Formats: sequence, structure tokens, C-alpha cells
Amino acid sequence: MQVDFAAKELTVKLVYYGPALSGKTSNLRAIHWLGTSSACGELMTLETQNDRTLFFDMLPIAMSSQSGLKIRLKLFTVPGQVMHDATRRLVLQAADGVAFIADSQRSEADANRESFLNLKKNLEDNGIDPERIPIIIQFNKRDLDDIRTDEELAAIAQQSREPIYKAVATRGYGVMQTLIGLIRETWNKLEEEHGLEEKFGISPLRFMSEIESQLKHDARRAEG
Ligand SMILES: Nc1nc2c(ncn2[C@@H]2O[C@H](COP(=O)(O)OP(=O)(O)O)[C@@H](O)[C@H]2O)c(=O)[nH]1
Ligand SMILES: [Mg+2]
Repeated sequence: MQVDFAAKELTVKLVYYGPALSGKTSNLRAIHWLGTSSACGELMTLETQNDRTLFFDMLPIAMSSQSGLKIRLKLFTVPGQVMHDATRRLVLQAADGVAFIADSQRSEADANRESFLNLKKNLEDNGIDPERIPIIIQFNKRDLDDIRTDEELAAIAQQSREPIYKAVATRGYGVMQTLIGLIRETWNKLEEEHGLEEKFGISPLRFMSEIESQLKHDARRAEG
């Protein structure tokens, strides 16, 4: 988190992590597409011909709260391919929260697991405690065949510290819910560590209801 006290401005870094082709870029595209009224900036994206993120994608979202505090969210993705490990580590630097985008297909279970271990290692290498940074998990591609069932995901959710969300990122389903969940977890953690309510007079509950009404409004527009 970066704080500019003079400008009453706070920048929060959120990273979408996961194996290659799990749908990280698709999540940002959907947020950009759904969120036109919520001050989404331009989506910066650099891909190769076969849809693969070369370095990272970045989507800035600017929000202002009633307290006068300006909040900038910066959403990043990482390239999933094994060879891009140094880039992933770099993008993770100073992350405040992570959305892990898993591929729901059974065939991708190993790739998910490997990427999750890689996330924990790269967090540690950046001096971030993987047990303390907010992480949420999205199981994407719920529209495909031969995916892990809802019951299986419920069982995973029972066992894991991380909240689980389901999505079809290419259609925008579940994308805003995932983002809202990530912001909630991250904000609670920042509140705990930095006392934002005390410093800026903004309560976590009020902040989340402001964010939610803005983002959910956009999501409804897309579905209606
Ligand atoms: N069927 C289906 N395809 C998806 C979904 N999300 C992403 N994809 C496809 O999976 C491929 C990789 O997506 P992308 O967002 O580039 O993955 P990234 O490597 O994690 O950034 C693309 O062809 C997407 O169209 C989804 O929810 N359902
Ligand atoms: Mg990508």
C-alpha cells in the first residue's frame, strides 16, 4: 500500500496470479468492460499471438469515498508460463492482496497446485508472509465439461483458509464478486495493520458498502 497523506490518496496493489491460460487476463478484461462507470482506467495489456500475457496486464480503478479519501486500486496479472518466474516475482512485489485464478478443469489440477506453490515461494522471496497476505481463490471456466464439481469445491472451501469463488470470466460471471471479495479481505488486513479508520476516518464497513454498490451496479448493468 502506498499512502500520500497530503493528497489523501491511497494506492492498493492487487495481483491476479495462477497457471498459464486460467483466465487472469479475461478477469481484467471483464472488470474493464463491466466497470465503465466506476472510473476504470485503460486496460494495459501486452500479449503474444496465442493469447499469452507477455509481461503483465494492468488495470487502474479510481474510487473516492465519502470521507474524501481517494483510493486507487491497481490490478495486475502475471504471465503463467513456467519460464516467466522472474517476471512473476517482480509483479508480486509489494502486493497487498492476491486473487488466485484456478482452472476448474480436472486436467488442470496439477497446474493449479504447482502455480499455488510457486505463488507461496515467490511471496516469501519478496518478504511477504504467505500465511498473512489476503489470498482468495477463483475457480474459473465453470462453463466447461469435466470440471471439478460444486461439491468438490465446497469441500476444498471447508479445508482452505482462502475464500473460494466460482466464475466464467469470459462472460463476466463471478468476476465482480471475486474482485469485491478480494478488496474486502485486503481492506480488512490493511485496517488491521495500519488503522485506516483512525487515520482517515473511514470504516471498513462503510468503505465496502461504497465499493460494492458501485461495482455491483456495474455488474447488474451487464446482466440486465
Ligand atoms: N470456456 C471458457 N474459456 C475461458 C474462460 N476464461 C478464459 N477462457 C479462455 O482461456 C484462454 C486463456 O485466457 P486468458 O484470460 O488469456 O488466461 P491467462 O493466461 O490466465 O491470462 C482464452 O482463450 C480465454 O478465452 C472461461 O471462463 N470459460
Ligand atoms: Mg494473461
